[in-house]
This record gives sequence, C-alpha cells and structure tokens, in this order.
Amino acid sequence: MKAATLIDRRPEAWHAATRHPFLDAVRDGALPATAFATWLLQDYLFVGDLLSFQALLLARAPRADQGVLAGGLVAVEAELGWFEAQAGRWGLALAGPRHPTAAAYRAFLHNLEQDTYAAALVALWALERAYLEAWRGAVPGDPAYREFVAHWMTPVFAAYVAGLEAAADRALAAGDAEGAAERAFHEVARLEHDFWAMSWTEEGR
Ligand code: MP5
Repeated sequence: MKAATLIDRRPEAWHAATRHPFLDAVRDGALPATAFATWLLQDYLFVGDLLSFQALLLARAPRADQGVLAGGLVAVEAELGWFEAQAGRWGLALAGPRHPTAAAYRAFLHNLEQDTYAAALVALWALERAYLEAWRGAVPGDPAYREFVAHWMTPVFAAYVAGLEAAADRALAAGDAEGAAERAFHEVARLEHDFWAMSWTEEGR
C-alpha cells in the first residue's frame, strides 16, 4: 500500500480534515477575530507538541529517513519563532490553557511514541499533507491573512510533504504495519477536522 491510498480510501474524512468554513473565511476575509486568536494560540501549542513528537521520531528513524526528519525538526523549531513574531504583530498573547481538542491531539502524538515507526511516520505525513491541502484551499487569502496562507504554500513545504510521503511509502512497503498506520491516518483526519471546528466554534459562533 502507498500512503496516498489512505486518502483515496477515506475521501469524506479527508475532505472534512482539509475543507472548513474557517478556511473559507481566511480566503474571503470573514474570519472572526476570536476564531483567528483561538487558532493562533492553539496551533502554537500544537506545534510545540509536534516538535517533541518529531524529535522522538527522528531518534528511531532508519538512515534513509534521517535527512527529511532532521530538516523537518529544524523547520518546526523555526516555526515556533514565526508564530511568536506573528502573535506580537497581532497583539495576541501566546498564553492560555490547551483546549481539550489540542490536548487530545497531544495525547494522540504521545501515544504514537509507543506505536510502530510506520504508524507514527504516516501520522506525521498525514497531518502535514492536511495542512498543505487545507491552506491551498484558502489561496490567495484575504490580505489580512495572506502571510498565513503563504507560510504553507512554499515550494520548500510541498517538497517536505513529498519527502515524508516517500518515507511513508518505504515504511509501508514492509507490509506488516498497515493496520496501525491506517488507524493513525484516520485519527489524524478526525483531529484535523476537530481542530478547525474548535477554532471556528469557540466563543459562541
Ligand atoms: C499542522 C499544524 C502542520 N500546524 N497544525 C495542525 C493542527 N495540523 C497540522 O504542521 P506544521 O509544522 O505547521 O507544518
């Protein structure tokens, strides 16, 4: 099985993970300020959790995958700085408790540390590919949010996602990890949807 087959098998779940009124509002400028602030804080917390997950994944990666995962680890640390700079520009504090949805995502990433390498790698590929497709749907973005769309629309990010997909294909070629990988993929799709819904529906929208 190829990693992309997982998307083909669950088109509805993938659609729900990558299309959302939040992203439509990024495109047309109708995004409520509270929705943006919720997303920025919770995604910052998520990216911090992702850094820990990626560091541990790199530690158990086969030689062939070390390059793409080490590059991703450096990028995610730089991304924390980017979030901090954006929060400063928007006058938003990156402080506050994790929303239960972000806490559930963190618990899922933590549990993957005990799962197979293939399942954890497929999860990383799926969540990055979800962001690539989600933000692509918001292109070019209202001027206020254009920098956010552009952040996930760079050729470097697309190449990273392609590199993760190639690594996931190699891991899945072993064959024995397919069930765990498929379960991890479904969970990523569900959590990605929940993350948009959390940002959109907080504060009574
Ligand atoms: C990503 C993200 C992509 N920032 N937030 C969620 C909820 N899912 C996926 O990770 P990255 O490091 O921003 O590319």
